[in-house]
Amino acid sequence: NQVIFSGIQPTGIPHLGNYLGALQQWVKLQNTAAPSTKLLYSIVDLHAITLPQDAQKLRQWKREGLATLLAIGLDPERSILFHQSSVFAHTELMWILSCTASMGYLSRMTQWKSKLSLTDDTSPLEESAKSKLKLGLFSYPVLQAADILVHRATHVPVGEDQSQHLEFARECVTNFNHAYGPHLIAPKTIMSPAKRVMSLQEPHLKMSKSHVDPRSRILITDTPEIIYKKLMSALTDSTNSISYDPVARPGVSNLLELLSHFDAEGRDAQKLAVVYGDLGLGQFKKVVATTISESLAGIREKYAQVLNQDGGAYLDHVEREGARRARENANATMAIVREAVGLSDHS
Ligand code: AQP
Repeated sequence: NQVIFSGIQPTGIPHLGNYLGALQQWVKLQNTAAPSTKLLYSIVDLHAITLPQDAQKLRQWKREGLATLLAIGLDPERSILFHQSSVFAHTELMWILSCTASMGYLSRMTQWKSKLSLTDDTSPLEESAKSKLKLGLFSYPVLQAADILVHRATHVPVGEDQSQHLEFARECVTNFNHAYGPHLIAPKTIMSPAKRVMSLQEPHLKMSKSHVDPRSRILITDTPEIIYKKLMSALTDSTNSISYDPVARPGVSNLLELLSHFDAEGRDAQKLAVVYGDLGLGQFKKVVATTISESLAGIREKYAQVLNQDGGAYLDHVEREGARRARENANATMAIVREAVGLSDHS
């Protein structure tokens, strides 16, 4: 039977990159999966603390994160929605995997290297830069592997930035199974059609929650006015017409890509460039703003409704039930793992 697992960090309301690159796919999978397919979607709070977080803010973001999952159309009866830290097995398996995972492989991870500002494997590590970085940031792909493997996931829907981490998770399976027998399952990656949504302000960078400029991203709960403002200030170029050329015109091409993901007729960016070719940039941005606002209207309304439903009691219930079901699922794997490794069973 198939098991689908994916996660999102509670580091702010999801943006269009998270939505198109991952969340929308989660809903599609939920709505099309066979009844026997198990679906688990996690708010990965333990990943969020690899960078400093304010406890109060983190609690708020976790709550809002859960509300956004419900707002986009995930059904908590069908999909198991849970906070990562409420299932201890994730961290227990992480430790066990750490004991067979390769430091060399981890140090080649692009995200880690970008934190070290390394350009290639042979650059000497700057001791002062290295000492400021935290162990959790270095080893978080092991936790990510544990998230997936503890639920025996067969498929993991993610954006392109996560493909290297998925490859590492498969490597963890090979290492573990080599040492202890064929107990863990290697997961397949499901890449969304919107592999990499780019920043509105710096279209050579991916849209991200942590970028200092909030105008660089559209949040899925943004009002039409805010969406309009962000799009009008999106960086384009000085050619006042529309064409699709990601290399020469990354800003306009990103807007065309965005539009295509929301296009009711399913037209791709190149086709839309022909349709809107004669519009000026301002007019075109208005079209994009209106299309995105209308597409997100339902999410925005459901989000506001769910967040305060029954004075918060509904979210409490979803949290509790999700944690219970996720724990049960993870504990079944841990019983096998503990037995294989020779550890005590405490489930
Ligand atoms: N720009 C993007 N395009 C396509 N997919 C994206 N994802 C993130 N950004 C884009 C996908 O969203 C899922 C959840 O991501 P995450 O919250 O776990 O962390 P992230 O990838 O680090 O997202 P951000 O927004 O870039 O956060 P910060 O700025 O905090 O690092 C993943 O499946 C990811 O692929």
